[in-house]
Amino acid sequence: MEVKRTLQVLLLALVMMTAPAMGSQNDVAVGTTSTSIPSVGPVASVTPGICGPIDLTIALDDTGSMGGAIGSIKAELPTIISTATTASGGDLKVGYITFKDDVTVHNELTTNISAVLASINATFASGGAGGPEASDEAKNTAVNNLPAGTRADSAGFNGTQTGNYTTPYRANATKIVVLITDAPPGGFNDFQDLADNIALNTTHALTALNKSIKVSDVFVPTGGDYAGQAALLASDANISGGAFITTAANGSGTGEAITSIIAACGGVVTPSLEGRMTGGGSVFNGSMRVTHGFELNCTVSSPSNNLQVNWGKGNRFHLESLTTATCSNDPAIVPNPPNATFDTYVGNGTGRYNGMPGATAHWVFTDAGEPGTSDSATIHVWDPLGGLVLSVSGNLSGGNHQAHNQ
Ligand SMILES: [Ca+2]
Ligand SMILES: [Ca+2]
Ligand SMILES: [Ca+2]
Repeated sequence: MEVKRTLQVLLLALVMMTAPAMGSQNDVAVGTTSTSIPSVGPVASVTPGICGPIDLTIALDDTGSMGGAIGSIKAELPTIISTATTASGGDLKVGYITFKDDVTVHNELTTNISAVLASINATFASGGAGGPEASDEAKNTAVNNLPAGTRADSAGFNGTQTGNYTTPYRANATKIVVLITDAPPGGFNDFQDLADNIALNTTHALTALNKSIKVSDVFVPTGGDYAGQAALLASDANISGGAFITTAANGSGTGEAITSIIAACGGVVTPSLEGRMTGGGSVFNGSMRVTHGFELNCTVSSPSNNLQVNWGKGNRFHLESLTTATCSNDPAIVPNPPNATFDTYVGNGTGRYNGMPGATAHWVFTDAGEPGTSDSATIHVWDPLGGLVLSVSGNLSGGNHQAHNQ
C-alpha cells in the first residue's frame, strides 16, 4: 500500500503544480483541474512494470446466472485496466472471449484496449440452457489460439467457436488467462462428460503449463458447488501456477478478483520453499474415513515422493508421479512456522486409482505443530476418465503431518 500512497502523493503534487494557486478564488479553474483527475485513471497499487509485457485473456461465462458477476466486472473495469497497464509498464494486450454452450471471441489479443472495454461493457447475462457450460472449450480456445469454426469437443460433440483467436501470445510477455464461471465444464453438448473434466483440469491445464500461460480461475458460486466444479477449477489453476478465487454467491468481488490476479502477474508468485513433508492420518467425509500416508519433497524432481490414500470400501490412490509441488508458509497457521520454514504443502500428481493408471490427484497438507489435531488435509482424486472420485477436507482425526527443512 506504500506504493499506492506514494503515487497518490505524486498525483496530488502534479495537480497542485498544474492548478492555479490556492486562494486565487478562481473556482472555475480549480474545478476544471479537479475533474481532470479521473482521466488519469485510478492509481493501481502495483509496482510499474513489475510483470513486464502482459498478454491477458479474459474468458467469461455470460449465461443467465452470471449477471451479478458481470456487473461486478463492469464496475471494476477501470481499475482492472489501470492495474494491467501499470503492471505491464504500458505494454499490454488484452483478448476477450465469452462462452455458454459455445464459444464467442469478441477481441483477439490486441493493444486496442478501448475496443475490448466496449465489448465487455456490451456483455449481458443470458441463456446457457442446462447447468454445464463450455468453460473447457473456452480454455481450449484461449490456450491453443484456435480459429473460428465447428469442431468436436473432448467428448466428441460438435460445437461452434465464433471468431478467430489466432493471434499468438508474445514470447516475452507474461501470459495470463482468467476464466470466470459458476458452472461445471460441459463441452459443447450441455452435459458434464467426464472428458470435459479432464480437458479442463488436465489436458488444457498442462498445455498452459507447457506454454508458460498462467490460468487463473474465478468461481462464482451462484448455485453453490453442486458438481465438484470448485475442486476442478482449483486444480486447473494450481497446475499452471494461477490463482483460484471464490467470490460471493451474488457475484460481488468478481472484478476485484481479476484485479488481484493481474497485480500478482497471473496468480501465485511465491516461489516454493525448500524441504519435505511427511506423515499421515485420517480425515472424514461424513461418516467415511479417508486415510493417507506420505513423504513428499518440495521439489518435483526429488526421487522419493510417495502418497497413498485409502477410503470407502477398498478404494485407493497410489501416487506414481509428482506433477507440481509448492511449499509455503501460511501466517494464519501456528506455530508459525513449526520446526521448518514452511507449514503448507500444495501438490498435484498422477498415479493409480484402484490399480488403474492415469488417475490424478490434488492435495493440500498443513502442519500446525504437535500433536497433529490442528493439522489439515484436503484431497481430491479423479479417476482415469476425469471423474471426481474423492473430495475431502478437514483437520486430522488421528495422525500427524511434519514439515522438515531437510
Ligand atoms: Ca449450459
Ligand atoms: Ca459435454
Ligand atoms: Ca503436525
